[in-house]
Amino acid sequence: MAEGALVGILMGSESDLPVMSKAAEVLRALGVPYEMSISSAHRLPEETARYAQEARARGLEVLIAGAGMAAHLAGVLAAHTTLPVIGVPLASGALKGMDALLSTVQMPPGIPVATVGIDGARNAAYLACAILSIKHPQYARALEDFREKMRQGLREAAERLREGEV
Ligand code: RP5
Repeated sequence: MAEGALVGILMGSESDLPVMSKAAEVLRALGVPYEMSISSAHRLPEETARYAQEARARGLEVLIAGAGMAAHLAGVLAAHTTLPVIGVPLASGALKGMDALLSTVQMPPGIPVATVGIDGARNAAYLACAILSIKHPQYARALEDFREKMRQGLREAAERLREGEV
């Protein structure tokens, strides 16, 4: 694993990488150490269970799981760990992510998955950082800095619009 990783990003297939790499980009920008891998709840069930079972002992504090179609990756991880699991339903197949959204968000009571929107990999990373900030104050500062930059960017965009530059 990446040395000192606090967040584990898992996805069901290599085809999920273009979306899930956005979670990695956000974590890098916030200075959060992470690791990224591929595992599938249905194609690699034993490896997936083992990843979740060993995650806490390996030092991971939050898991992010992205999967498409009848997506059960996040739920299976949550079944095998008491770490917080954030699910990212991915748009793919005939139902374009609605199937993944409902499979991920509608967990039966007792085994929750914190679900972000379809293809919401960036928000999954921000939420992971917020969870980490409870124990690690530097990540609260990183989130505050990011939000200030976002606010500033919006003010500048509004200014350009007022000045007739766009
Ligand atoms: C899911 O099925 C994966 O998460 C992916 O989103 C979807 C399609 O997988 P591939 O057929 O592209 O490998 O398990």
